Amino acid sequence: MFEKVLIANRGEIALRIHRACHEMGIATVAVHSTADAQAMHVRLADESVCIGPPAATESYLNIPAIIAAAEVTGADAIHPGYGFLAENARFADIVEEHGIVFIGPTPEHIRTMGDKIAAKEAMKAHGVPVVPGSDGAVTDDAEAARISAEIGYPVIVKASAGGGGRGMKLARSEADLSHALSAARTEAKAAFGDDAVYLEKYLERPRHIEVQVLSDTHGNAVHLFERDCSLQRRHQKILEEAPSPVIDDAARQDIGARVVRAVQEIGYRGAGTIEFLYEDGDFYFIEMNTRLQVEHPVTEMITGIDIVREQIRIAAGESLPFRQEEIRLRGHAIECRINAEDPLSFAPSPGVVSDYHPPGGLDVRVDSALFSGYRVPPYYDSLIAKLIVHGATREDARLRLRRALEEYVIGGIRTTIPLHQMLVEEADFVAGDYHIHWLEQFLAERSH
Ligand code: MV4
Repeated sequence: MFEKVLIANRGEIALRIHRACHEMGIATVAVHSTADAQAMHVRLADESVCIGPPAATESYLNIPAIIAAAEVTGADAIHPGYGFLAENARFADIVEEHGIVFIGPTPEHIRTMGDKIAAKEAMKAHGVPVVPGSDGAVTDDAEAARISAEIGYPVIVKASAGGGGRGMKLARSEADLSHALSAARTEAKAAFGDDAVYLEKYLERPRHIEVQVLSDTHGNAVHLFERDCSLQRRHQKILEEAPSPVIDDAARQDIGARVVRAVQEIGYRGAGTIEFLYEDGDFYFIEMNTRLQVEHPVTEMITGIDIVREQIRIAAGESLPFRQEEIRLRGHAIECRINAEDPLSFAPSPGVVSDYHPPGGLDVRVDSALFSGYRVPPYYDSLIAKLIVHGATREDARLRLRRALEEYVIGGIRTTIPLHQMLVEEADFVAGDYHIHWLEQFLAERSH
């Protein structure tokens, strides 16, 4: 096992990784920008290294500074967390070239899944259902029109180098198609330096459901059931839950088994998330994320499995300590993302946290790097805390969430807590009856 892990991240996820390391007897190295010198992730770590000025491009994305920090502190491995360098295949390559273990998948798998066309081809080839569309890139408008007529309008044009909603264009009919194609190509070229685009049938009101997997380097793979992440705004998830309120056990076992077989067959290593759109009883693969995800705690709460600990064990060459049959889905978990933002306009609200009182009690978890007197800097993602609750049933979890939100005090800045307090009382949320556009419709209705 590693003796020392460098955590190439900040905020709540840096603390989350530090906690897993310390429970395993592993020392930690924090890296930080000058803006984060007083941050909790720096205070808790065994050692820390300043890697640059506030701008992420010069600190948390500064590969030479991070490698130098690992070398001077003698770290055996680097955990990238999420965001920043987590899905940068070149970073994973460089880490390994320096004889340091990258706690994550191989650079090849990161690269394949970063290419959305290649990811879809790989999943389809191994028995995972995908959204009907062009098999591969579309280069010719006439061919695109032929494929679109076959799968039926509306269709969506997506950038192969995109993902997470960047570079998508909708075509409601053949009249929109050539414009959607050229706009998507131009945007993709400008944003990613790659104008490859592909076509998919556009699903009108799907849910976003994702399956968590863990795979070791000895051919063992398991799934940890699904998360429902449909409540989002502008491709930012706001609230996630596990299991999905609309998936029954037969569907869960079926999609889980397909996903496990696929990751085994492609030789995937580490933690991964297979994202699906789900509509009218069917799953359609869209993307695979090759990192730890923000919402991983809901899966931990329903399985009792420490996903970060397993990532570290896998990277150290150990075997998964459980088989699929030993993993039980217990109860229900819900996570609220608490952002330093206005709860209605979502305008950032950085500043000093004057009072801080997190909720507690049975089955309440808070993942946060906040403390009283902390100044939320304006330079980074606005996520400041995740409130996660567990209950025997979805309704028990919802009532516990309502109680925990009521206790939570974050003074001095605006946060999205009031938004979550509205959400937990909404009839559609209570019923579990929502889709990927539900939250934006809800917000639009409340703003006039
Ligand atoms: C889609 C879609 C409808 N049909 N693909 C947006 C993020 C990216 N991961 C994929 N996205 C979508 N792909 C087809 N064929 C609708 C979306 C989409 C979406 C997906 C998941 C969560 C939130 C979303 C919000 C808007 C659009």
